[in-house]
Amino acid sequence: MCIHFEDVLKIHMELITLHCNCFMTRLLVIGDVHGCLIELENLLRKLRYQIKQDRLVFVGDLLNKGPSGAETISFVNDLKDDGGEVIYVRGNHDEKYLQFYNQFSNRLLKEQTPPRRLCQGWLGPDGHKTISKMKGRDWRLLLGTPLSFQTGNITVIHGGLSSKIHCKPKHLLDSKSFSSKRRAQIKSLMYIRYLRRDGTVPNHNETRGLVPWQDLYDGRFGWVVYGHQPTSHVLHNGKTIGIDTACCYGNRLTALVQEPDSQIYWESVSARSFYANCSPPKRLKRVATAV
Ligand SMILES: [Mn+2]
Repeated sequence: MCIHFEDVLKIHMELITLHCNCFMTRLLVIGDVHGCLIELENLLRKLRYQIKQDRLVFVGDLLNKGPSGAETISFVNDLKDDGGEVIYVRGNHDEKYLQFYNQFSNRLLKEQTPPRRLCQGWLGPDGHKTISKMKGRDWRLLLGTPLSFQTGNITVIHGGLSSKIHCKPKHLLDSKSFSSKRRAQIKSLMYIRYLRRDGTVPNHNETRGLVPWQDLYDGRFGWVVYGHQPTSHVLHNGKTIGIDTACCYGNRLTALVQEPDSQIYWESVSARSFYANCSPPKRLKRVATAV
């Protein structure tokens, strides 16, 4: 067999390109956007986001509360179409839209928007406006969202982890193969804020004796980056990093950045306005006054 010098050179160049691409990849994890598209664009500009080089991960909740939910989903779809590596982890508000979709998919696939009152009852004040702008590809993007994402020593989820979940995070995506009890436990990844002291997930109205899930997390999935808890600043306890800095409540939109050399830091931009259609959670008011 005869190997030409040009072939060897070509293979060599491809390997160098591959190595450079791996070497250059940054991980950018973005907190709850909630329809704050202008702030998302500002944040990506501030980070000098490179669509062909950076890996972009959203902690979920692209929709609801802010002014441009449908436009944000469309923007993320455009990034994917333009060759960006984008992972969109499902949040509880995304799940709410998916439950609506499951109920009304016949009408939605024909791009017929269900009545205003119905949309707003399920989805909140901006539900009808958002639904009327959503196209088939936007629903497909939502339908494909995983419940977790893991890379290296970082795991991204929307809500929290119960200490009763023992399988590896990549298996958490495969929720169809689990029993309904197990599936409910896995879906709780989108909703958890507090746990009972024994690590189990409390009932909806239960409040006594609960502890933040972060206090019980033992580090078994590496660093956990999450959203879902709007606070005035990044919450960081050595094993978990909360990056929902309440953009739709007029605070900031935050990204966690992991550089190719594994160095981690966060970057944020100010919200242009107070957007949310409801008053901020008590917790946010408390943290905001404490700072
Ligand atoms: Mn949220």
